[in-house]
Amino acid sequence: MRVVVWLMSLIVCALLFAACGPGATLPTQPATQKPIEVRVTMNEFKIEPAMTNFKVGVPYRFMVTNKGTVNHDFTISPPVMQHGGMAMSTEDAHENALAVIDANDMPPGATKTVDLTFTKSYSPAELEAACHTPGHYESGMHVPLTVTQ
Ligand SMILES: [Cu+2]
Repeated sequence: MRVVVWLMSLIVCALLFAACGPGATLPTQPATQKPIEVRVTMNEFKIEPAMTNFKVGVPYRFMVTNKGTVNHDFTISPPVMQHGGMAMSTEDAHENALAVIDANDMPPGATKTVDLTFTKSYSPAELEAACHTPGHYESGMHVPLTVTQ
């Protein structure tokens, strides 16, 4: 009888080990996923992200450095709509943005971070990283971004 109990517990232990051992697949937990760092440099008048293709549901941390000589702002937003040649205002652009770092926070030499997880896909025509400080966008401070499933 004692041997049977011992054998039973041995089998239970073996099963538990199999379930929790290195071969077991653990559920993925996107909520606790470490964000992927994306470095972005800005100057007069360029914005250069280290990558421009992103995935839905993956957390990204944009580390934006102002390597220029004047303040810049950073947005991830739909492209500016032109109204008779007039670009969207800084305020409008920021209101429509998925992520914003204000120009006041980005003096020359500053590095600021902003976290963003895309919740849907975007074609390059639908999304861009840009600076909306007056005159900068028109001078070339925007770059198309792609987000896929
Ligand atoms: Cu700028």
